[in-house]
Parts: sequence; C-alpha cells; structure tokens
Amino acid sequence: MHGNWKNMLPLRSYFIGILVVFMLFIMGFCIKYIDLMFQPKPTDCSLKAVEKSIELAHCERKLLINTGNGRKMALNVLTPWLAPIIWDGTFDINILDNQHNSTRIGLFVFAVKKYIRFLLPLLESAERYFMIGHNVTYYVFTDKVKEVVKPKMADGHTLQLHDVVADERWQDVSMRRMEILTVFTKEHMANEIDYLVCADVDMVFNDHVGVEILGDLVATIHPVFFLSEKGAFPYERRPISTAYIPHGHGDFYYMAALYGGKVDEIYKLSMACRKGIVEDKKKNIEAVWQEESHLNRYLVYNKPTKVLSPEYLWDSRFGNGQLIKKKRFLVVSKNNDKVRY
Ligand code: 4GW
Ligand code: MN
Repeated sequence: MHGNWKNMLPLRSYFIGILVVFMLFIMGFCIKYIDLMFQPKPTDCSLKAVEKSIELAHCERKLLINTGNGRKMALNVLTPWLAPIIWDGTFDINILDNQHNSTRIGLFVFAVKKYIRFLLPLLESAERYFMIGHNVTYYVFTDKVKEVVKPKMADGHTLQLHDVVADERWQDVSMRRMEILTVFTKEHMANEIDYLVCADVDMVFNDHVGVEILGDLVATIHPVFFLSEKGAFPYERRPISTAYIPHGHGDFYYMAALYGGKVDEIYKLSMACRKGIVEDKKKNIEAVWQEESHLNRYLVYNKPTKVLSPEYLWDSRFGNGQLIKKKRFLVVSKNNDKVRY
C-alpha cells in the first residue's frame, strides 16, 4: 500500500488547489470587513434600524395596551381618555414645583377610636416626603383631639384638629368621612386651599409624594388589582345598590385610601357618594366595600383627570412588587386585636 502514494499526487494537488481558493476567499472577506470588525459598534441610525426599533416598540406597546379586557392597562402612562397615569420617570418635579409655587394643599385624615395610634407616624412621614417646600394644611378629624401629639412641622405647614363623634359600627366610620367632606369642602376648605388630598390614616409616606399628584380629580389604582382583568374588579355588582357598576363598565379599580382633586371637585364627589350611601341605607343595604364602592361608581362616570399608579399606594404583603420601582405610600400592617372596634 505504502508504495502507491505517488499515484495519489493528482488528487493531492486538487485538494491543495481547493484549499488555496478557500483561503483566498477568507482573506478577501477579511480585507473587505476588517475595518468594520475593529470599529466600535456605532449607534445604528440607518433607516432600516429606525424602522426596526419602531416595530419593536410597537410590539412592546401592543402587549401593554388594553386588549379588550383591561389587562395591563394600568402599566400604561395614559388612560384611554388621555389622562396621565403617574409613574416614576413620567414627570419633572422641578418644572411642576415651579408651576405650583403658590398652590395651597390640604391633607384630609380621619382617625377615631384606636386608629389614633396611626396619626403621628403618618404626619411625621408626611413631613419627610409629602409636598416638601409647599403650603400644606393637615385637616385631622378625631374623637380624641386631646390625645393628639403634634409632629415637628416645616414652615408653611399647619395642623387643624377637628372634633368628630365616632360611629357605633366600623363600617360607618369610613363612610362618615364622605359626609364630613361634603360639609368641610364647602364651608372651610374652599377658602383655605386649592387642592385636597384624602388619605387613610393607617399609612406612612415612604418616598417622594409631591405636586405631581395634583389635578382636578385624581384617584389611585388599587395595588391588588392593577394587573387584573376588568371582570375581576370587586365593584358593587348588585343592581339594587346605588354603587352598582354593570359588567363591562369601568376602567380601573381605585382604592379609597388615596384620592384628591380641586376642592370643588371633591365637594361634588363627596356629595354624590354620600347621596348613594344614604339611599342604600334607606333600603337597608350597604355596598360591598362601603365608600370605596361608591367612589368607584362615581369615577366610572366622572373620569379622573389624573390617575396615580400603585407607586402611590402599596402594601408590602402584595405580589408583583418588582414592577413598582418606588413605593411611596405604604399601608401599615395592623394587629387587628389592637385596632379593632
Ligand atoms: C374594624 O374594626 C375597623 S376599625 C375597620 C376600620 C376602622 C377604623 C377606620 C377606625 O376604627 N377608625 C378610623 O378612623 N378609621 C378610618 O377609616 C381611618 O381613617 C382608616 O384609615 C379609614 C379606613 O379604614 P381602614 O384603613 O381600616 O380600611 P382598609 O382596611 O380598607 O384600609
Ligand atoms: Mn386603610
């Protein structure tokens, strides 16, 4: 066998020929593209790349946009009626602070019975994060005026304490807030402030909450339902209640722990909710989530001009927290034995 290698010579030169052609091809390729290989990657601004990125953005947005059932609509930055949904990064606080340099802002809080324990931590955290540098009045309604400890307050911040009687049933307490609002917005706040923010007392500010939340009528998306389908919202579904919302209606499920607006808008809102509560009571019914149900009903037919993302109402027990960059206003966990009626 080893004596026949000379016979294979033509085959060998054939292979060498192919190899040389192949190497020449590779070298040609390298010479043509070598400069491209060592150049820093340029930002691709060709028309094709721009088209591609528009296409991608379109696809991404398609995932977010309302697919007919409301899913993920809350992650958007505009509602279908073009009201802004406030997320971190959607506003420039310096511009807004300048626009609001003479705006007067009120914070309305209700604290009766054992809930008085939540008042001081809320106000102290407000002094750290709420409307810093602006004119603020805290309107506190309590049955324990004498027990209130005042926080150290910045210049331009004032605390008004108002006496209120605690209801017999806890369900009536939160509804009572609406009634107080109808009276106070008209008789006092209309002359004292421009915007009113209404909040639960079992909360603490945990990050910046400023003038970006001001608007004619403002409501906050409930942190439990921000990814839910519309059909899963816990609206009042019994037609007999004045808070009834038929299936297919409604946009978001809002939480009653934070809403606000111009004083006359809150007057109108509280009048409507109070009327609904009174009418239901006459029929001996109570909406499934008390005043929150009435608030949601009002906001379906009177669209808020600004919507706050769950950054503005968060509870560390809830899921999907990774989607919420800033947790600005937190629910305080309650030991029910210590706060129950
Ligand atoms: C059960 O025993 C209670 S007591 C449920 C509410 C209670 C309550 C509520 C209270 O004893 N005193 C009080 O001032 N409130 C006010 O109503 C307070 O401003 C509170 O933030 C608001 C709504 O009640 P909540 O915070 O317990 O409601 P959720 O659990 O929906 O945040
Ligand atoms: Mn609460």
